[in-house]
Amino acid sequence: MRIDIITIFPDYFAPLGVSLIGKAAARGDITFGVHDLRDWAHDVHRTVDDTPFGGGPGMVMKPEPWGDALDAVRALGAVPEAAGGSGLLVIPTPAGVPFTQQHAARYAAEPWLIFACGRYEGIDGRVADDARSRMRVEEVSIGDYVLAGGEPAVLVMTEAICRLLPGVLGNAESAADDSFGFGRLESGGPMAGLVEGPSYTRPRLWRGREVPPILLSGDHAAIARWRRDSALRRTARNRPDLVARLAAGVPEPLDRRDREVLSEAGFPVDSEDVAH
Ligand code: 6GU
Repeated sequence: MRIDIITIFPDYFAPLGVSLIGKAAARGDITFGVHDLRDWAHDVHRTVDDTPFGGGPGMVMKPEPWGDALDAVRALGAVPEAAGGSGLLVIPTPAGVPFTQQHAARYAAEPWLIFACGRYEGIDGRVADDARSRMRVEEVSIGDYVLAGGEPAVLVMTEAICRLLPGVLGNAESAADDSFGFGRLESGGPMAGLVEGPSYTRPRLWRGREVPPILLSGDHAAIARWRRDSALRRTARNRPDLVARLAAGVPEPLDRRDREVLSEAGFPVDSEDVAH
């Protein structure tokens, strides 16, 4: 996979050389191109922003440097047309569609991603419209809060995407068991639609606290059920929005025990809504 990033802060992406992503890049599983938007500025001061038409606070990123930068990066022809065609342009913005694990899985299957990091009050609106006439464009947000720029959002998304690439994660199964259970392209898995419960390791007794004994039982079916119960309880406590989806049978119908656990956690689930 190739990932190009256009930014006015190339140094922000030093962490891509570290940890899981750094190792994947060293192996050649991912190739990063980090480009300084100011290389495509049109004046001696390398100006990339200007005041907004119509008034208002802040600055807007000028269209000309962005148009030229995107043309140049697209022309790198990083991925031949035959191997997946033109790249997918991802524009991080708090006004975008919420980025989820499904996005991470879908992006991980793309051969070429281009991230356009905006700053200030965003990029002149014509840039995305113009890009859309040549390539696929998606605007995404990483949450309901405002960052000063798209750079940290791109680090977050890159990590979520790269750990799903074949060979990047040490244990391929750990992605399927993750919170949300959407680690693989096919949704589902034991934790589909849930957040995970807590995990435990040695020692068995620590500060007077025992590890839940069932985890030492060797009974794999009972352990799987216990883990699902524990995930349902934590989901009920921390993510009532997800419980509402689960109760509607999304992404998978609940079983009798699921409904019992949710009901004990204060979320009575109407059994009429559930497939048998
Ligand atoms: Cl993707 N960009 C910015 N600037 N702020 C954000 C965001 C993105 N997602 C949440 N807040």
